[in-house]
Amino acid sequence: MKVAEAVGRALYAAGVGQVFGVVGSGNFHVTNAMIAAGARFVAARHEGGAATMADAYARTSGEVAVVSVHQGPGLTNAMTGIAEAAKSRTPLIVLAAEVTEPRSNFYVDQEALAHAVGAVAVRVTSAEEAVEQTCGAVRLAVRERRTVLLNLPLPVQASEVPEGALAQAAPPAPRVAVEPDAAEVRSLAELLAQSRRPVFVAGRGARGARETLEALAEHHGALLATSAVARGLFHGNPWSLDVSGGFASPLAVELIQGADLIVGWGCALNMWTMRHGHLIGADATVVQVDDDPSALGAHRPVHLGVTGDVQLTARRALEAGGGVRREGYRSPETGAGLASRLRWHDVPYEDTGTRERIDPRTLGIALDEILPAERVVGVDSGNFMGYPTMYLSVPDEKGFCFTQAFQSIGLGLATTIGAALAQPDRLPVAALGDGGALMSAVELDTVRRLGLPMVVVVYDDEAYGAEVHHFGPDGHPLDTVRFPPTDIAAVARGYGFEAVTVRTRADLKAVADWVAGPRGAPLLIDAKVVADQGAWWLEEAFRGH
Ligand SMILES: Cc1ncc(C[n+]2csc(CCOP(=O)(O)OP(=O)(O)O)c2C)c(N)n1
Ligand SMILES: [Mg+2]
Repeated sequence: MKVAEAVGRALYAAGVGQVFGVVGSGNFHVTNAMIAAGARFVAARHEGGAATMADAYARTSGEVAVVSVHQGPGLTNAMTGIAEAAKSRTPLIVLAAEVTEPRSNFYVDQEALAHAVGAVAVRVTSAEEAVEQTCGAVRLAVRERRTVLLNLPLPVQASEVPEGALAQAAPPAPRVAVEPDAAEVRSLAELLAQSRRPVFVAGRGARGARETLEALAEHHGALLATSAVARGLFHGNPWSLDVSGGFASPLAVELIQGADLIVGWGCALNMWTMRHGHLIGADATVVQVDDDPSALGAHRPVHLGVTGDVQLTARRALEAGGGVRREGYRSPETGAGLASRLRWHDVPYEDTGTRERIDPRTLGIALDEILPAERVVGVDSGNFMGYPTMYLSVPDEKGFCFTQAFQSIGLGLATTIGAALAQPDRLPVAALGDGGALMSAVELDTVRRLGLPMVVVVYDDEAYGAEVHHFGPDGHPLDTVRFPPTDIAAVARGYGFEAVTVRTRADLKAVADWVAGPRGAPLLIDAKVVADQGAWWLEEAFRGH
C-alpha cells in the first residue's frame, strides 16, 4: 500500500468521516482512499468554499472534518477559509499535497502559509511514520482545537508503507474536561450568591452545557445571553436575552447594562459581544470561565478568572451554591418586559420600503414567519448582516453558523452548505449581501448538485453597502463600491435554482409557495433592499477595525 492510500485510510480510522475538496492530481489518491474507507466526499467548486464548508461542518457536527486540496494553488485558494477556521479554533484537517522542489510551478512555502494564518503545520515525512503522523494531526486538531495543515509531499505519497502499518490507526482520546480549582469555584459561588442582578453570557465554549447553566442561572436568578457564535443556545428559555453585543435588542442592552455581575462562560467577552465594554455597567463585577487560561482577561479585565470546563465549573458552582433559590434579576417586571419587548420584531420602526425596494427589517420579519422554524441560518459579512441575525430566530445553537472571526465576505454560502450537511433535517437558510453572493456564486452549483433544499436570501443593495455607508457621509467618491443592477435571480436559475426577485412584501408569496412544496430545487431570493441608511452595528466594526 502506498502512503497516499494509507493516509486516507488512517484519517478515516482516526474518526474523520466527512471530506470536502477540489481534487487535482496531487490529492487524487488520498481523497479516493478516504472515500474507499467509508468517508463522504463533497466536491466544492472552489477551494475557498471547500475550506469553509469543512469548517462549518466541523462546528455544527462537533466532529473533525477534512478539506482536501491540490498542492500550491489548491492551498492558496483555500487560505481565507483556513484563516477563519484557525481563528475560530475549529478542529479541522487541511489535507494538502505538497511539492518540495522549489523550481516546480506548484511550489510555495506551504508551512509558512499555515503559520501566517494561525494554523499548525504537520508533514508526512516517511512511509514508516505516515500513519502515526496522520493520527497525530487528528489528535492535535481534536485535543488542542486547532486547524492543522497536513502536508503530503508527492515523493513520500508514492512510497510503500510497511505491512500492517494501518493497525495502529485509531480515533484520538477526546479532550479531557478541565476540572476547575476549588478555591476559584468558591469565589465564583460567593459572587453569585452576593449578586442581585446576574447575567450569564455564554460563548462557543458553553455549547452543550445548556441545562447546567440554566440550572445555575435559575438558582441565582440570572438572565441568559449568548455571544453571536453561540446564538440560539438558550432559545425558548423565558429568561433568555438572545444575543449580547451589536445585534442585541434595546431591552437586552438595557438589562445587560443593569447587571451587577456578568459571567462569561466559554466566551471571549470581546468588543463585539460587549460593545467595546459599553454593555458592562460601571460597578459591574466581571467573571470569565474558560478551559484555556490564556483566554482569561484576553479582551478585557476581569475581576475573577476561572480556568475550567464550562459544564464542570457550572456544576461545581451549583454544588457549592447552597442556600435557597433567589429571585435575583428574575422579577415579574423583568419577565413581563422579556415576554413583550425583547424581540426585534417587537421594536417599532418606520418602514422605508418603496414599490421598488423592500425594507430589510420588513423582509426579515416576513421571512421569519414564512420559513419553517427548524432551520439552520448561515450569515455572510457586510452592512446587511445584522438583519438576518436579528430577525430570523433559530431553534438552538446548531441553528446558527457564524463564520465571522476573520470578517471576510464571501463565506456565508459555503458556511450554510457545511452546516446543512451536518443537519440534514433542517431547512438551510443562507443570508448574503449581493457582494458576498457574487463572490461565492460558484457554490450555488454545489447546493444544486447536492440537492440541498436551501433558501438563499440576498440582501441586494447593488453595492458594497458597508463601504458606501462608511465613506458616503464624508462625501468621498463611491464609484468603486457601487454596481449597476445584476439579475442575481437569473444567475441562480442558471445554476438550477428556483428564484424570485423581491421588491415588496407581496412578492414574498412566491417564497410561501416554495415552502409549501415540493421544494424540488433550492430557492434564491434576490431581495432588492432599501439602502438609505447604514446599519449601526457597522459603526462598531469600523471603530474596532
Ligand atoms: C474578502 C473580503 N474583501 C473585502 C472586504 C471588505 N468589505 C467588508 S463589507 C464589504 C461589502 C460587502 O458587500 P455586500 O456583500 O453586498 O454586503 P453589504 O455591505 O452591501 O450589505 C466589503 C467589500 C472583506 N471584509 N472581505
Ligand atoms: Mg450589498
